[in-house]
Amino acid sequence: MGARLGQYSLLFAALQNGAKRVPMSDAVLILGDQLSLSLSSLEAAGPDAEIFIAEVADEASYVGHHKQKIILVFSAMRHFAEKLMAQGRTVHYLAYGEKPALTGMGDVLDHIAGKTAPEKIFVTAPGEYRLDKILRGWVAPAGTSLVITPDTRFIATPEAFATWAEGRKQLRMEYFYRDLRRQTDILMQDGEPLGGQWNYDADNRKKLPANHNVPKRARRQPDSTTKTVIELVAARFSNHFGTIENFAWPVTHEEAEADFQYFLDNCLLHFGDYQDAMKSGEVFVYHSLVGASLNLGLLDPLEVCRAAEARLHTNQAPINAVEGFIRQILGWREFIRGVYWLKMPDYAQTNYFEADRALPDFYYTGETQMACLHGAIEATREHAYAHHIQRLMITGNFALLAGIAPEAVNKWYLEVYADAYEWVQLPNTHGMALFADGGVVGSKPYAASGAYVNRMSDYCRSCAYKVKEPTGDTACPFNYLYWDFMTRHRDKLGGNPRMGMVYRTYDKMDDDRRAAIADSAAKFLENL
Ligand code: FAD
Ligand code: DLZ
Repeated sequence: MGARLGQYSLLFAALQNGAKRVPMSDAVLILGDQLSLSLSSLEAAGPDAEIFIAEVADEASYVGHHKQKIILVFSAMRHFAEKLMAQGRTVHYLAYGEKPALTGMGDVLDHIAGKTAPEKIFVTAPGEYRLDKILRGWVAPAGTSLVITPDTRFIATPEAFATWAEGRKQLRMEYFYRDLRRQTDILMQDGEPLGGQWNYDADNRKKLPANHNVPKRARRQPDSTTKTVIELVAARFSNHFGTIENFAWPVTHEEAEADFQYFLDNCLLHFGDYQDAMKSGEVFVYHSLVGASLNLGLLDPLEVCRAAEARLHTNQAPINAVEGFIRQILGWREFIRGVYWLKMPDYAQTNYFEADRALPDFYYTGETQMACLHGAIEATREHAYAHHIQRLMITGNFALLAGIAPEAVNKWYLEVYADAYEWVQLPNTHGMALFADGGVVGSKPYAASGAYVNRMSDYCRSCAYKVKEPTGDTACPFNYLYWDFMTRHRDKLGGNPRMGMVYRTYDKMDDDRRAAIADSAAKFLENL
């Protein structure tokens, strides 16, 4: 594979180095997370258009992506190029590090236009505002135009979301989700939600029983293409976060499909029950791991939802599991993307709590005495993965309570997960975890004390801190940070009806308890 791609790169290089200019029909630029045969740019350009795929320095390092994420994206891009070539398409694949070095997508467009002179270059709209700005700001030479086609790999369009959002005081995922259920007829019967309820979340909060065995995930051996990319990443991105050894992400549609079938056969059954559960040493629990494949375009979200729905109809999974899983994709994933495109670019600049603390080093080293944080960060380092509750209620909760600057937290989340792209990462981090948007994504902050972590995991048993102690040097920091956060931001949260109970509890505390909370929090944060 490497050699074949090399040949294609050389062909491209030859054209760039002043070889005779061959007038070309249209061209298509495919970005690294657009690895779908159904891509709108491919359809719009037609079967004769030449295809360009480029590994570029800017995309590989605009943040310090986890090594496994770069391996995943590059390897998946190379496999996708091979698939297109096998279908008879002409693909110009520019591999990272080969000459000529193209730094960014603007350079790639310059090269396509300058050396092969297509009338039109088609590209499907990028997932991130940053890249959208670069593409729209590109000045095409005379005779060439850039045609940006909509990304049709989602269930709702940004325009449909904007129409839905118009005039609403609050944007709530649940109502958008219900509309999409009606639109797609997923989990519906005669216009009503199947089973009589829209949402079975109340059933989905179980802790994993002590001796419960979670299904093992298959360990896929990297093929020669992935091995080549692993060597490249080890050599060129050695300073990036994360380990390489556990790389097992699917890099083709077929592999992603096989992993998803494994999930359907072995994990969906309990996805709902243990969706929020955490356990030391269990990285994946019953989660699907489909996020990375969906976001690259290796899997289609609607097909994934329909395949899960089929398991309900054949009695292979209960409704709380199937509805819970479908809600994540049909509901949360679509809602989050809608918020991103509706609110960007101002969204990223908001900072509701004016949080400004630096990100502690342990987010990168994992060196903390708090067992839950250590567990979530180690999983992240070793697998470029942590599941939703670890992201939200462990690393996210800590950043919220400690008042870490949103910009630093957003950067970390964009760097460390194999499925991270700004369109999905930002509203989740900035909005859901940090409430830095002041309530666009959620109606109240997802803040929690150690009691929550203890209820949903076994971390507290092996922790250096004591979850039952409210304050003091040995107390779980989440306990006093929680109350300290609530006091610091009473002006902003006190009037929120969903926070009434929290402040009533605080008001019942005596002065000594309140002083101890403030002291413990100040001491801890000073040493952070
Ligand atoms: P499962 O738990 O099996 O869920 C199935 C699928 O539902 C996911 O693959 C995903 O496509 C979708 N989904 C679930 N929750 C969400 C959500 N809140 N928003 C959007 N889609 C959702 N997801 C990303 O894809 N990329 C990110 O960069 C990302 N960053 C996050 C940062 C924070 C702070 C938080 C709280 C959540 C983030 N999420 C992100 C959402 C969610 O945590 C991941 O989608 C999920 O953990 C991926 O693992 P999985 O594929 O096993 O998902
Ligand atoms: C994430 C990523 C990486 C690591 N590298 C590339 C690349 O070299 N070439 C490319 O076309 N795309 C890459 N990507 C994906 C882009 O960053 C992605 O298309 C944008 O962030 C928009 O979602």
